[in-house]
Amino acid sequence: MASYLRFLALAALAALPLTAAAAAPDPADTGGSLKGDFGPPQGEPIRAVLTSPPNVPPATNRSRPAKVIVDLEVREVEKEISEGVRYTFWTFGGTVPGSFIRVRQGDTVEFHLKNHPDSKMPHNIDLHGVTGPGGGAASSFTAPGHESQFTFKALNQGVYVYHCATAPVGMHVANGMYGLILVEPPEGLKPVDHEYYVMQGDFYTVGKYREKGLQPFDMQRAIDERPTYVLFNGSEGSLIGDKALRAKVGETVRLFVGNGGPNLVSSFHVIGEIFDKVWFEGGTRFQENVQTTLIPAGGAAMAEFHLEVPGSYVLVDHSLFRAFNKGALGILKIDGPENKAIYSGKEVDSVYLADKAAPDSKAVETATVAAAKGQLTKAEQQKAGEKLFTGTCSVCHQATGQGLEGVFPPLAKSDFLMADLKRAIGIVLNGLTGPVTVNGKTYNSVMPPMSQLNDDEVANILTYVRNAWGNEDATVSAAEVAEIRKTTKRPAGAAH
Ligand code: HEC
Ligand SMILES: [Cu+2]
Repeated sequence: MASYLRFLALAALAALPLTAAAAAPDPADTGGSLKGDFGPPQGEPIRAVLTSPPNVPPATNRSRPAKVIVDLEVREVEKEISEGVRYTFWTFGGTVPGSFIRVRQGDTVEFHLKNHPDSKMPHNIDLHGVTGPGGGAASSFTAPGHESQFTFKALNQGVYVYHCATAPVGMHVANGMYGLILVEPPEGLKPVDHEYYVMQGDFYTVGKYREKGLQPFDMQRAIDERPTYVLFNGSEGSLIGDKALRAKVGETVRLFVGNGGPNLVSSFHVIGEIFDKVWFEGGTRFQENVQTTLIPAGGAAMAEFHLEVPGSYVLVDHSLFRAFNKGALGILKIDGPENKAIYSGKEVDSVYLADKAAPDSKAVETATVAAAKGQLTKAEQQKAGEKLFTGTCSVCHQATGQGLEGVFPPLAKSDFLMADLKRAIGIVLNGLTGPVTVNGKTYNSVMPPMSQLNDDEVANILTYVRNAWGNEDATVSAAEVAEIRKTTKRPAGAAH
């Protein structure tokens, strides 16, 4: 049967006019690895400029193939993954993602991989832009304190992921061992005003999201594909506040966006912008007018867009619990004059930025450190509480706790809140439904449990709320919260 079908297909092909069989080459066909500037390297060898995220090396600006030397060092470093949370990352060049590498199609790349003497593990590198077994992995296994070297010719243009491929491979990648290499087309890329490097990854810690202290890697969570964090550039704060990406109205931005995985596929989106062009999957074709682009684990994309309206644009993985509950959120801050013809609205950072819009970005960490030393002051609790309140409670109870007539009861001067601390703790942990009377007015609505908050956070929020806007009381301790957590029943569906 199958061979009969094949016979029919061949017969159909044979029936086509000759001109169709010898079709002219598609002018848009770049030829893959078959066509390029593949002559011998010319001139003196060039040392590749490597950059840390979110920076991208300058264009090669070359019209002929060269020998390019890349020196990349693996380092195992302990760094912040979230405010007050530390993690031991394994890195290419000291950062997550690793150093950005930029070469030109046809270049001969002499790759030197060093593994720092302080490393505990052997590592290697698999570059998706390499043609050859393992993408270099087989030639680059490097013990701590050693160096290995291999050479490849960059045959295919595009944006490629590189990663460690030492067993257990998933673990090396989960610890941050990935980055991007750009192989420019022979004619280079069109100049733009800003190029930025953003790479997503999923992380697996023993402690829950934002549980403070040094957090070890959790192999079972990784196998189960249940990340604690999903992040851009290796930490929750990497693209927030004074580390936000910057540009101006009238400029064009080019983003190189990678996804290291190891597990999740990214639905990459910039809130409030539309990608004018996306070179999806890091390839040669572009799609236009794109809202969200899918970036597979071990894949990349290049996106360009022109900026018309100033404000804070939020980079997210549009699998939204990853953005708002696991950290996959960054900011592109655009300065410049308003353009009311295009957008008339006001800018309200807190809608999407939550606690990241609050002024004192280190308040929560400061309180955590002080609490660990047993030196937590009321002022520190209030500051941390204010930040958490802004991100968690203010959307309903409003910025100054005044509530919203008939919908959200006030916390400012609330007789109900101040009458019973244990009840207030219980409301934050377990939510509240049914009629309540606050300052003589009855509300009958639903407050969901704030079960994503840990004991310290609830204590700090309530210390803030019970001492703000005309309220006055003593501090609330994490131990008091722990007691209520232990002795009251969490509703079904609350996280912990
Ligand atoms: C999604 C909206 C929403 C969020 C977020 C929210 N609340 Fe509420 N809250 C409500 C509603 C609605 C009620 C009244 C519930 C009812 O009618 O039974 C309420 C009631 C309360 C009460 C008791 C009534 C009062 O005014 O004293 C307290 C205390 C309270 N919330 C504190 C908080 C704190 C602290 C946070 C942040 C950790 C928070 N809420 C977050 C909606 C919210
Ligand atoms: Cu490794």
